[in-house]
Amino acid sequence: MKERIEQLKKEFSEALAAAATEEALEALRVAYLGKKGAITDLMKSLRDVEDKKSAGQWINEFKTLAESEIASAAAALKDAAIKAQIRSAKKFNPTLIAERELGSYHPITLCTKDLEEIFMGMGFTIEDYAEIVGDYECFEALNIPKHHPARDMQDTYYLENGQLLKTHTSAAQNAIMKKYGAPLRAIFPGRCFRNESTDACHENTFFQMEGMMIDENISISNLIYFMKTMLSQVFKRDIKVRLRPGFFPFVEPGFELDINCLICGGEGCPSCKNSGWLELCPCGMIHPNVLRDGGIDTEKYTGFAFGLGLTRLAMMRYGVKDIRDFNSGNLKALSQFKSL
Ligand code: FA5
Repeated sequence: MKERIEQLKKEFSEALAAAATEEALEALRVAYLGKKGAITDLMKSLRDVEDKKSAGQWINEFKTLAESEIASAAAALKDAAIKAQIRSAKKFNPTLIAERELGSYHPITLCTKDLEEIFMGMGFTIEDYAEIVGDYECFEALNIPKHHPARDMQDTYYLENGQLLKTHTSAAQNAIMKKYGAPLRAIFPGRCFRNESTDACHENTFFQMEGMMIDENISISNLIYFMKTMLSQVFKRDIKVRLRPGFFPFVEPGFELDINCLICGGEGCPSCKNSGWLELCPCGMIHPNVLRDGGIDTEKYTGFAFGLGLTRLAMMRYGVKDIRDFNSGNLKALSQFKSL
């Protein structure tokens, strides 16, 4: 029995070395380990052998060896096939546009681009600002000293070095005033972060677009004119808005500009927390303390600022009921939107 097994092992090794394809390997497996294979035959012939214990052990060792060598050879073949595929793959050719599926702008990007166009047409520059800022930019330069209750409305994520993820685009106001001085017209879109629970109209990561206009004789009439122009151009239809008093330490007077919910037509739904209105664009006349901190001469200049909720605007513009869909990464859903 021992010689027979040794002879079969030798034949198996030669056949394994010659098996260069997956098919050949499978045929080898069937020939040795299959129902009618050589090793199965050896098992069957055990009944005629005297020293069944030793013979059984030899056959089992052979079987284990055959199984593991076939498995390693199969893995090596697969690996070689993948490498060959990679080597022979077509090189990426950016000129073959027809072969690629084109990407699309995220709906928030579409809104941002349209708003940038609208404001550029009215003489505003577009500014970019950091997402990680200091306590000074985010709060203190905005007339929100340490321990001011207004900070409770905007809890955020802090870094170990004391910096934080900005809670609002207003965090860029001070730097932009210092950069350009007055007169000034600028918008600055950006991503904001708040440590708060999410629902159909609240996200912990969302976009705002800040706007500032500082010049001689700027008044609330200018603010209302720019807000109306922006909204009618971005929605390209008449929409109902309401202006009501709002408190923000960095503006005086301050307003809340709400939009009649376009999801339910004002009836009340989860997207507007059943109120029929959605807070969209708080605004107001920049507080003299904030202007002074930004190096602006408050004897000569006044200005307005607004903080448009860009993600909420995209919800209303495209009829998206749940704000969380924008961060879902669902390409099928997000790629269906176009500029209005
Ligand atoms: C502010 O962030 C002020 N910085 C806005 C401002 C700027 C006021 C300039 C005056 C002058 P508020 O926290 O209300 O305010 O946020 C502004 C807008 O951002 C809201 O009206 C809303 O549209 C949007 N927003 C706020 N929090 C969230 C959130 N968690 N998820 C989605 N959108 C939000």
